[in-house]
Amino acid sequence: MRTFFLTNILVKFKTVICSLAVLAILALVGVPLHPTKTESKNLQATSGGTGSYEASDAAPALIPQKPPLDFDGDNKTDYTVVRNMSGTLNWYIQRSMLGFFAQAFGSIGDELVPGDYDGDNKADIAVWRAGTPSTFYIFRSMTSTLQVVAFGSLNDNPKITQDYDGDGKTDPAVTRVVGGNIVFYIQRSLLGFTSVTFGNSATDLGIRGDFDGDGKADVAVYRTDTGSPANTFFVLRSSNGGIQASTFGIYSNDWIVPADFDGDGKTDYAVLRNRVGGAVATWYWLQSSDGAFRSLNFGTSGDEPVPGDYDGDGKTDQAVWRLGASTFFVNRSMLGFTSLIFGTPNDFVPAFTLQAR
Ligand SMILES: [Ca+2]
Ligand SMILES: [Ca+2]
Ligand SMILES: [Ca+2]
Ligand SMILES: [Ca+2]
Repeated sequence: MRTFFLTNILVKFKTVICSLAVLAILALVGVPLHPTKTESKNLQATSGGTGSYEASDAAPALIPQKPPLDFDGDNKTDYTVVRNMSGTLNWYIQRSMLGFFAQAFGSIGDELVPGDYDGDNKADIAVWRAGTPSTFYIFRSMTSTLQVVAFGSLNDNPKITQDYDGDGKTDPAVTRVVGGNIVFYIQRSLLGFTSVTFGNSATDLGIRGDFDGDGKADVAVYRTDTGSPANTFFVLRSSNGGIQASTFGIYSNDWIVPADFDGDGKTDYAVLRNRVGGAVATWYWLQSSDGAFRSLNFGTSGDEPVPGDYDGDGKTDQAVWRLGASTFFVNRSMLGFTSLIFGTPNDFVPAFTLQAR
């Protein structure tokens, strides 16, 4: 049994509450609007209480998450950098099975949001362009055609775009600050539009992952060092609507890098500590399979975390991108250490920019 503290948590979620702005955007792109069903549920834990979480509370692992940035569909993360050339973004991908690939796609200022939007098991190159409305531009790998999805507004954040309904297709999603809260707006490929209010916009960051391992991404946030409780992961489990939380990491010195390091299909709480001082970068994670605390020195100060499943064994590998050397260093869980010089120092690296920070 793992124990976690639920001190002063104020989290609530609402489903199917469309803001006027989102309704307008959905109407614009012809997405059918749902009836004005409104369901609201408060999930406020007893202040100062201590809760317990049994592993058996969660549904058994069903469908493992796909590894990020797998453009050739062999279930291995591919090395990917994106270069600004006169305002145009050029994607350079060293694919694990099919070799090198280059594609011009997007403009400087776009957010990089690759994912498997068409469900062919290969990641699609994609960007999100802030505007009124904002727009996802997706280069569908199955047909090599452009898909345009107007979704979100100017100041939204699309980094939590992932597969929320578990059909194997990435769902366009954004977080938005609304009245001091964070609201997740999600255009699910199978189940349609939903919105979920979860987290405090002053202190929390939306994060990616499937923490209960049901094959559906969970709405989740990391509460930073000025929040209460500080330095805490909060997850709204898609499997049963319950909340799980764990105080883990030191935000002032950490990158927030949740991923499935033990390969049980559930995202593990994880951070990389190398932002302030010291030469060594240390990964810390809490294994979802047995609750064990793990740590590993890998990388140096200043390296950017680029975790992924580079050897395709189902376990996320610790990996860093070293800017000056333009080199990926990877601690592969099955095949051991490897490195690849790839890119130039000013490139963007999607495996890094997809992280909350
Ligand atoms: Ca691959
Ligand atoms: Ca989906
Ligand atoms: Ca889930
Ligand atoms: Ca795990």
